Parts: sequence; structure tokens; C-alpha cells
Amino acid sequence: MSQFKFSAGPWNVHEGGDAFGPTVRDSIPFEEKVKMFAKMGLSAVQFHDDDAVPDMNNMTLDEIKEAAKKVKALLDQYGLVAEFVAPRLWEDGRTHDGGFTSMSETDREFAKWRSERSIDIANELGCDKIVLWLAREGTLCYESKNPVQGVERLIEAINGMLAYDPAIKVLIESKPNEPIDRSYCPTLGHVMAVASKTNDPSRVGGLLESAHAILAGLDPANEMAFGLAFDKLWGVHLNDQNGMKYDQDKAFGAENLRQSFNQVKVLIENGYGKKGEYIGLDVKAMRTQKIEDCYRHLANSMKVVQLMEEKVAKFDYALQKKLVAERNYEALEMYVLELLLGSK
Ligand code: 3MF
Ligand code: MG
Repeated sequence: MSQFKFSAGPWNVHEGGDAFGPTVRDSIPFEEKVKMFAKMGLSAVQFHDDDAVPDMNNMTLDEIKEAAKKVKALLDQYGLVAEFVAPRLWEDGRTHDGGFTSMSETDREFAKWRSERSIDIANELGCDKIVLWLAREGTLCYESKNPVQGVERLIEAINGMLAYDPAIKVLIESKPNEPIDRSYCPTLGHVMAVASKTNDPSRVGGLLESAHAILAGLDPANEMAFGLAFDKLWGVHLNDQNGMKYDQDKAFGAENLRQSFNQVKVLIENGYGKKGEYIGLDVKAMRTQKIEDCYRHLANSMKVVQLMEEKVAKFDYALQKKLVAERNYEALEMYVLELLLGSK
């Protein structure tokens, strides 16, 4: 049994399309995914605004709230809750150049509208977390935006959300690139800095995805530690990533067991989860996976977290202390490798 509660998004069970080929699996209806998440032992679902209310752009506020209420009833039926709602500001025609930092004023108004509707949907779903994955808040063409103004616009947009609802919390999910070339908020450090400049820093924190840290050339466990040191790690997306290339969303631990161990270790050592935080997964099945077995990457990731929890429980802190005093880091490193390889 894991000490953590897990969450996943409906997009984690996807159709397998990539930049060079079409989808390879049929879409699975939302309710079926929810049912399966519950059966697998997940506790919460992560939502984009339009995962909850698909046709929201063409709906009135009342219609949006009604539709969200139905989703809440569905979650209740399966004993799940909503972890967060994230405005999807990267697919609509009005977000081609970003949302909050778009150079078009009408596009920025659309981003504001979607952010406020995300808050309305979160309220109906009974959650107080809004996640901002700032997909296109940056540039493809460097000279197309003023970078200082970009950061200011981001802060302004967050201030707007904080003012719209005095109870809502905003979690920025940092990522250095993809789909854009250069992001205005690439790391957790940037998240902390942006938070500090908003009108209510106590309600702005971060969500760290392992793969995003690796894409920034950083260690995910250290990024988590940085957020934890500021008491601002309010969400994680555990997954794995083979180096600095396209965003892979591999199953947690599939590439780097030691790095995965240290992520679970830093979370446990700092009481992550004690205030209700979830171990969010943001993993995608390989394109080759058949539909009959397309939840396996989620189950595998949960299993790896659990196995790493067992390794952390076994970790010999007395030995660590002794080896640190002797400055015998070769021995400490070998101890960790043997622990992970099962010979300790
Ligand atoms: C992209 C991501 C996103 C976010 C999601 C929720 C589509 O790299 O990680 O997944 O996690 O938008 O914030
Ligand atoms: Mg993510």
C-alpha cells in the first residue's frame, strides 16, 4: 500500500497520435476512464477546463456550471474527487500565439475568459486548485514579443484570477520549451519569483513535472526540494524522460531509477501529501501499446512509486551519516545503487 494518494488526467489515456503519425487507438469515453481510474486505486482526476465541459466556448455561464455539476456527480458515483482544473490555452485559434502573453488583445481577453470559467468549473467540481501549464506563453520567434512585458502580463493575468475568486489557489506548472521554443516561466525558481510579485503570493505556488525539469537540464528531485523549501510544492507530475528531447511522458522510473528514488525520497522526507497533495501522474502509453492494455503505464508508475517508498523506508540514515562524516561518497553512492538493485 502506498502512503500517497494518486491522480491522473483523462489525457493520460490517449489515442497515441504523435507529431509524425495519426492516432493509433480509439478514444475511450470519459466515464469509462473515470471508472477505470477508480478501479486502479487512483483517488483524484486532473482536469483541463474542457475535459470537464467539452463545448464550453459555445455555452453560457449557467450551462457551463450545469455541465460541471454533472461531472461532479459522476466523480461522486465512483468515489473520486477533482484535483485541479487547468485552462487549456493552446488549442483554440485564439491561443496560437499564447494566451496571457499573446500579442493580440482579443486573444488575451479570451485567455482571461477561459481562466475565469476554469475557476467556475473548479468551484462546481469542489476543488480549489487552478493549474497553469503555460504552453505557449513565450515565443517561437524571439523578436515577436517583449519578454519583460510577457512576464508582466503573466503576473497581471494571475492577479485577475486571484481577484476573481478569493479562495482559489494558482499552481504554475513550469516547462522550459515545447510547444514553444522559449518559455517565460521555465523552472520552479521562476514560478517562485512570479508568485512573489503577485497580489497574493500565499495563493500562488507550483506543480513540478519530472520530465519538464529534465528538459530544463535540471534534476527533478532538486526542483521539488526547491519548491518544498518555500512550502510551495502543491502538485507534482511524476513521469520520466530520456534526456533533453521532445516531451516523452514515460512511465515513472522507466529511464532513471536513482533519480526516481530521490524524487520519492525528497517528497517523503518533507511530508509531501500531508496537506492533501496528490502524487499526480502525467504519463502516456507508448504509441505501440494496444487499446486492450492502455492503462498499464499508469499502473506501472504507481507500482514504481510504491516500490520506491519501500526503498526509502529501508534507507539507512545512520550509515549515510557515518559515510558523510568520513566523506566517503563512493561508498554512499554504491550503497544507494545496491539498495536499488536489491542486494541491500
Ligand atoms: C504538458 C503537460 C500538460 C499539463 C496539463 C495540466 C497536457 O507537458 O504536462 O499536459 O500537465 O495541461 O496542467
Ligand atoms: Mg504535466
